[in-house]
Amino acid sequence: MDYFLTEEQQMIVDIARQIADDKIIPVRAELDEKEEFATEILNDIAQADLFGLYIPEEYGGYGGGCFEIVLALEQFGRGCVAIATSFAASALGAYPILLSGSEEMKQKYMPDVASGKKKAAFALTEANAGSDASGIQTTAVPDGDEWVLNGTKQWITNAGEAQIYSVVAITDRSKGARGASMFVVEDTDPGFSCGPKEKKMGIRASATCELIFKNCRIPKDRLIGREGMGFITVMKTLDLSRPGIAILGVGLGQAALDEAVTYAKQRVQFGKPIISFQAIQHMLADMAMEVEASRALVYAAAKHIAAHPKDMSKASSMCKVFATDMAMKVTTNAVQVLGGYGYMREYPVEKMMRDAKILQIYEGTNQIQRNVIGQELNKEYTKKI
Ligand code: COS
Repeated sequence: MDYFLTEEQQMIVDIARQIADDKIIPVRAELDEKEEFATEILNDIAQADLFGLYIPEEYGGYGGGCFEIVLALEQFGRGCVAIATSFAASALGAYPILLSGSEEMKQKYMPDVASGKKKAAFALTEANAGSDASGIQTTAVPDGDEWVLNGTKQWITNAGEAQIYSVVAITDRSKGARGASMFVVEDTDPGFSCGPKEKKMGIRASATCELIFKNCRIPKDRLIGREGMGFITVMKTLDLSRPGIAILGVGLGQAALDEAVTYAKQRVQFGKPIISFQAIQHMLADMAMEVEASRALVYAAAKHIAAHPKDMSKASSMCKVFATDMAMKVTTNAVQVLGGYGYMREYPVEKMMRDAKILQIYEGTNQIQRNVIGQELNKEYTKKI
């Protein structure tokens, strides 16, 4: 369908599409097999000037917003969700600085993120704090002109590859969610290290490791925003980033649909291409409808978020749930259309189905997203009644 993109928006799509077709798709299976980080491809994305799509021009970016990054991520997601995740996670790590950081902090870090010279990462999750984000244990204690961080973060995307980490730590345990603060930790800071790479079901070309803080000392001015406002920054960051995960579902769903239709036109059983059977046609029709409905919702949510930064939560969670549940269903059905071939690593839909699963889990499980939508509805209707 035609979404009436502006010339500039169409240009973003075209550049990202070309990177997906020429650079990502030819190597995705090999990188997945070897569990190898796509350094070269991310450099190509940097060369194409796409890392700064959402960063204001005064910090070296393109000056776009949620919608522009969504357009690029759709194409990267169509190519490979692992590589797209590495790209998206840099934005996730940069958002806290953009949302709450001081002018000096933005000047210091954003130009390098915008150029792709440095990558960012976001560090919230811990072994005992996943959905219950305010239950983190990592601490930051002031000591002279420094903060001293102790604790361990888990499953951090871009760990070991990023140079800039936005880290959430407790600064006053007695204050609950209001006792968390955010900090920038650099990869060279003393007392900071990364654990070994995790072995994952899908998105295997992305880097996922622990972050370990052992008396990690950072300068006082690395506090992002005000002390005690860390949890609020986290929530706003996730509101802003979740449409990016939603659109990975759309890109992935589109890729699975493309594979399924192509196969169904070629595969002959009972003397006919299987696309001539109504059972297959109905599956493909449902897949196509679901991908298109998800795309329309994610585009609408991203535009809403860009226009209404104080009213992001419901739109963000709605599109994340809808499009990522769709991606799981559509990739599973693509494997079904390909049958035994679909289950083999030789065909791309096997990887697509494995990659789809994480979309329902990371950046807030789809159960948590439904909680957020429910709570927002409760608030809205309390105001109305
Ligand atoms: N924007 C701004 N502020 C928000 C907010 C949002 N979207 N959501 C919550 N807040 C504020 C609340 O208003 C509250 O502020 P006050 O202290 O002034 O009352 C504070 O944050 C705490 O909110 P709440 O009580 O709702 O927090 P909970 O501990 O109940 O947790 C959920 C809420 C479950 C929604 C949150 O923990 C969450 O999103 N979990 C999933 C985390 C996640 O996505 N992890 C993935 C890892 S990152 S890749």
